[in-house]
Amino acid sequence: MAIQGFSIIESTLREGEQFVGANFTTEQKIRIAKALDEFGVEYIELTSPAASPQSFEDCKVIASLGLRAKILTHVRCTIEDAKLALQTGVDGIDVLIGTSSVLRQFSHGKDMKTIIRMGREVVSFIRDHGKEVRFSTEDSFRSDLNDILEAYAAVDEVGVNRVGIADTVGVATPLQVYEVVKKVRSVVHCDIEFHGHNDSGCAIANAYCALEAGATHVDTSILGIGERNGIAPLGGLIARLYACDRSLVMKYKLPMIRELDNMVADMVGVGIPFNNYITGITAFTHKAGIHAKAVLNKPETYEILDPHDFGMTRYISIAHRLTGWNAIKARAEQLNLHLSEAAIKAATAHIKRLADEKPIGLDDVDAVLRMYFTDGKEEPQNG
Ligand code: HCA
Ligand code: CU
Repeated sequence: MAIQGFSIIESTLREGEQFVGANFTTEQKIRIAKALDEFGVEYIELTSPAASPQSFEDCKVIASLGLRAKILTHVRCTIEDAKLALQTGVDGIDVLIGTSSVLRQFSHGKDMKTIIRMGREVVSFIRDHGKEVRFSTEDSFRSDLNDILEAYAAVDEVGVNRVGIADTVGVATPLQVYEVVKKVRSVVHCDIEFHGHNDSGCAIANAYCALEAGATHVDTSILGIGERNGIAPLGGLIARLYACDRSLVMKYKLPMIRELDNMVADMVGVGIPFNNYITGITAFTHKAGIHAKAVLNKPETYEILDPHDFGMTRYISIAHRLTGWNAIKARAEQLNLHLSEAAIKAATAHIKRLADEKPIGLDDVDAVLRMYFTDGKEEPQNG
């Protein structure tokens, strides 16, 4: 299914603050919010003002920055929390209540009837104060589907702007997400948001499937930081959408992903994983001779993401036994060493033998090439 327009609800400053290494200062939050705004996300979600006095102040500060992105905060489904959120000047309020039987039994102890009554009250209260409001059921995928559909329909009736489906524990599969979003689509008129955790590696695929099924909003965080191993990473979701249709993400300032990833990695004290989407050190590195040859001729052969669109550069690794003569030839040309095809092939064979003996580097490759560079002189016979 073709994905229509959608909005990103960027939750580095809410879900991301639940990452074990995150203790953002107000200044850091402002930096993150401004950078996300410049990148172009439609919404920025902030930690509940009920969490701590500083959290309350930070909501006020960020809401008053005059950013283009809408500022949201995230609260429990109570009138007290909603009142507090209204005092902060945010544009919208995301309300959340647990609906799975484990959460109902071991967390808040309320039955579905009570949950629905509270949901309608809190949503109506926020609507009456002229703010955008979203109602979400925590742990949606371990909740009874009929229960959550009933709750969504009930808040839709009182004018909620958006209902949220949350895979709180990262248990859902893409097909399940697709089906649940479709079902929800058939019972509400309002927008639909998806929030998915990554415990079993499906966060990006699930967010993508939610959009395919008609969700209008998806939650992300920079590098995916959040509770446990987090949620769908902003960069990864962008990569997924770009690979499907790059026009979906051209509204964002893509070269900023690197800056966002670096900034947050730094602030929370982690490195960027080597295999990270877009910004991982190996994301645009090609190695095997067959790959290198094709990529040198036409990058699309082995690249679905054009590194230049993200301000990144491609790297062809040549100092190893899998190298091929096309890549070695490209290196010789870079060094301005004009070698015959026979010499390039001999040099490549030499490099492969060398790499079988010991790990080699680019310096070794260059030394071999220089050795074979005749410059009108005799070519060396063998390595
Ligand atoms: C949590 C809450 C939440 C909320 C998601 C949402 C989740 O358990 O910390 O508001 O849609 O994963 O359920 O992050
Ligand atoms: Cu979450």
